Amino acid sequence: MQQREDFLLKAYELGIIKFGNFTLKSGIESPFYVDLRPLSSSPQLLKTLANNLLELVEKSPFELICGVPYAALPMGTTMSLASGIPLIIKRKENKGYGTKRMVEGVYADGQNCLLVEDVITSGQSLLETIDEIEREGLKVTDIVVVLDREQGGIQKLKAKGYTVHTLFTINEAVDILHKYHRLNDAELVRIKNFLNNPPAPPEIKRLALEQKKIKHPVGKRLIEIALKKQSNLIASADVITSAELLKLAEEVGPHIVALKLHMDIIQDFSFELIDALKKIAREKEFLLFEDRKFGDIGNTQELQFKEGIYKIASWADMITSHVIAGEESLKVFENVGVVAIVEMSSKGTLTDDFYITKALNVAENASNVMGAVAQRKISDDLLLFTPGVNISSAGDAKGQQYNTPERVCKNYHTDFIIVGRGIYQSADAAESAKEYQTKGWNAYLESLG
Ligand code: S5P
Repeated sequence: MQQREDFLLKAYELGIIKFGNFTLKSGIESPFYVDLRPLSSSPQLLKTLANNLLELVEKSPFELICGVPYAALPMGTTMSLASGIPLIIKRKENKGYGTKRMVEGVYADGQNCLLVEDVITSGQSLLETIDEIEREGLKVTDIVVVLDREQGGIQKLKAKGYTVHTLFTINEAVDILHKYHRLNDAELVRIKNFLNNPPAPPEIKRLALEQKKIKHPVGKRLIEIALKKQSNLIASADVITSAELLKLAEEVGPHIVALKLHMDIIQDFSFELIDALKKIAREKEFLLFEDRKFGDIGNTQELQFKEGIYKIASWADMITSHVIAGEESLKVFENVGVVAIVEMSSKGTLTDDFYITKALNVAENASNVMGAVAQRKISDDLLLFTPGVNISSAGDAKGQQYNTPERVCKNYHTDFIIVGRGIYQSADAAESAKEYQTKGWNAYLESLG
């Protein structure tokens, strides 16, 4: 007991808990702020912490240790050194090429991995990490946490069958600091009040879509439609005749925010088709999204956008474009919402972390870019669109890789899911669009915690 208290007091001196007025990410005003990262600046304390955590899991059956990135990485490492139990490292970003392994180190299928987390709040980031680790074939039964903020995270994990070991709850930590006069009576009352009656996050913060600082009028319109229809679904209509396309648009129309098109695969293209599509889009309230994936110098892109058979500029609300030719090349897309291709869904894609960073830089600097296609949360200022979504398949034989709506919304914090074959190849397109709409929207709401 004394040893735990000593540890907490020394950690407090390092600045792991601060008292005052803090605005949390959720918008809630909190009387304290917790950040365990300064612990790495004291090797001695880190060792003490590792020993304390190992004691807590003495009887647990783990064969590997993994710290949730980044704050718990040094904790996991120190526990590994102290116990002789091997460490594995969970990547936060992936390399985007090759094997796309999310967990580094030597491990075998079915091995039990202990997860180490610094602070648990809602449990969301832990659940995301568990999901990644289990996808690698590893087993997770036990989790050890330094500080529980007592905001429901532990209950969420227990309900899913995991055993959670906690060194301190926030109530215990506050009591110890009060006992040793690091907190006065008035501060203690204020903090206990906050802990006993946690305020709800400000309503405006509830919907990330509303929060996004999207200035582009097409982006604003898309958000408006999403909130009204309670849908973050974009159907990808990769069919090859006008008749199929119009039938699909009618069927999925009520459930989608946009219909994504590859107009150059339509065998019998005509402007009657465009007029009919525009009519359905108006009636059923969705946008027309031409997935042209431009990727040339500005002058050529302008001709491809405005001229040729399709005259995309005359009818598309949104288009996709690669950003490989640089910022200037994007200026030619006028009166349309541009969605930049920043990361692709296919196996072996060249869009690694370096590419993504540079592509994002181009996209964020172009005022007509309203969003990006990617497989992960990349920017607060752009809407995120994620293709490669399918409930019943893991991929195709041509490199496509699929995730579920749950995974892309909760793990990758996607705003809009893009579903092609999952809908248009199903027996009942309307029914499956409805299913993707419900699954996508529920997962999106849950992703907001
Ligand atoms: O990285 C990407 C980007 C896009 S826009 N991966 C993709 O699959 N897409 C598009 O999304 C692709 O061109 C296709 O139209 C759709 C996915 O279709 P599905 O049938 O695999 O769901």
